[in-house]
Amino acid sequence: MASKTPVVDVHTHMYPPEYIQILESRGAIPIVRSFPGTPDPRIVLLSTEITPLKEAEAAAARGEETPTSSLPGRPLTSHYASVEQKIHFMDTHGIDVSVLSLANPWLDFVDSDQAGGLAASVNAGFSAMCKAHPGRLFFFAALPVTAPAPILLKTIADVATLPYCRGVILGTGGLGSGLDDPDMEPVLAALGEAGLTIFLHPHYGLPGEVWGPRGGTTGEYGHVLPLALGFPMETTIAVTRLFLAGVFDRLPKLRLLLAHSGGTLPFLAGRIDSCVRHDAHLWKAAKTRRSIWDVLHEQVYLDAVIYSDVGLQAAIAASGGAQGGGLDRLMFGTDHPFFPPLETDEQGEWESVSMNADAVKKALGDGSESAAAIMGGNAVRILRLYEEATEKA
Ligand code: 5CU
Ligand code: ZN
Repeated sequence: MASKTPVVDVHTHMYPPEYIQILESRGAIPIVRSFPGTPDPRIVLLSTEITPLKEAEAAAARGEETPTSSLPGRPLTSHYASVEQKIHFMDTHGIDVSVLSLANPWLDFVDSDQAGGLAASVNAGFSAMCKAHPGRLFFFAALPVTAPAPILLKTIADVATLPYCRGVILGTGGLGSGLDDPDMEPVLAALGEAGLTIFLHPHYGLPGEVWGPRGGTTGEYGHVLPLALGFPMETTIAVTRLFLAGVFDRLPKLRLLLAHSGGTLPFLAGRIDSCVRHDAHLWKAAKTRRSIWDVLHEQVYLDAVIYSDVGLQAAIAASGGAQGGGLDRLMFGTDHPFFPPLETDEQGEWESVSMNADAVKKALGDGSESAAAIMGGNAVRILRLYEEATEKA
């Protein structure tokens, strides 16, 4: 009997316990704080959460309780740090394999002299989780982006030998000045040469002013503007900057997996292409370079974390040209442990997961070969999940 294609979640995060301890010891965002009258501490990650954080801290100092709905960040439940909880979540949703990654803001804020050691310990923690659940867990390693270059490059060489590591997770900040920073190029080159896929994920969004007085730090519009719009634009801008800098042409082995189906890149690639062709400064160079479409077809993969068949169809079309060849470049994800259900048991099914799974079914047909590819077959092939996880020399 033919074996069923596994369901693989390529976008699923954790904060290992040693990382949580660091957040607990901090005085600024990213931070973990407990408040009176609430069972779970809060994990506060985004700069837009500063006002509710200050208000809740001031209330606590006065001995007052803040209503749960006004607390900053999100409750730090077991979903964030427990591997048993991850496995339970996978079992509940029919997910056979997860490719774990540290959640944002990764090691971006860590002091330079501590970053290398923390990266080694976080990556060892992920390795141990994978080893305890062979065949079910793999991971994207965390990089010490604030460490001196030799330490960062040594980390890349080290993680490439870790048996369950299949790539790295990276924010759009790079070493602090973005991914198109010339100092970032040797890092990207090393990742490409090592065959490590970069899972590119947003964190910083757009400057707070764009959200207006009601959408910024007041909390009136919750997290909707920074998460639904800021995150995708951040990814779009980071990849477009890399493209304009010519990095994809210089580093043909570079492979990026873009979070949230590439932000708005599938929708805007045509406009980017047109702007390049009509820019007096760029068009001559553009003639000898591959286009943004070539990059999408050859060096970029997209996750399927887009929550609707409409966006998913655009992502598939943008990834593979007119023949729909992009079906082989999309990979299912959940974004667990973010977006838990607000009104049902967190140990049950999550609507944020079924929205993504349903989008695949609606776009491609329930039980179709192409749906199975996006739900897991592509990840198995692209991330070499069939390779036995043995210690490499
Ligand atoms: O809800 C959020 O803030 C987030 C986040 O920080 N990171 C992520 O991947 N998804 C949602
Ligand atoms: Zn995510």
